[in-house]
Amino acid sequence: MKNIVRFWVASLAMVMALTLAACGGGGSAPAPTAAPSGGGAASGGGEAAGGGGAPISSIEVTAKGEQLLFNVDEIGPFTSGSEATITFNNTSTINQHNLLVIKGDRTVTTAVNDAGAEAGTSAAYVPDDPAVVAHTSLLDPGSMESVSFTPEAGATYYYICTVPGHYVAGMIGEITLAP
Ligand SMILES: [Cu+2]
Repeated sequence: MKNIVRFWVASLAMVMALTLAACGGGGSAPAPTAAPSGGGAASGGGEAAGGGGAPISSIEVTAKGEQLLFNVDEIGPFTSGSEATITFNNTSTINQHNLLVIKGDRTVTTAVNDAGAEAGTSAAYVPDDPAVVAHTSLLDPGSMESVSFTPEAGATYYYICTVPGHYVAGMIGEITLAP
């Protein structure tokens, strides 16, 4: 009888272990591997803003309606050593926006955004910081402006809006460089 109970407990433990393993595998592994392959196929189709297509030298970015977002989260790929031009069209009918090109990671973009708020509206929320490699002025609704910069190979670039509250709401995108 003792042996039977022991066997039952061992079997139960084994079933629980298998169940946990199955849950862990089902919850994490298949979903992420499925998503990137689908996204890669879509962006490889030749979408200008997808970042996965042929190198570009210029692109237009807009506001996403009246949301505190850009219309795209990623632009490129630009070519290192060649001039890249971003035209920011503030298509909002109510919000002012700007666009700053930042050289650095997300720690840098956050620091620049904070410094931009301190710089204030008279400075168009653009801080005096070497990480800011290009920037528009503070654009009224319906106005647009182009900025250019020459990306350096191996560097990381983002574009952000530093109007207070906009960056934290998600007004940031990544600039990709061709390999
Ligand atoms: Cu903005």
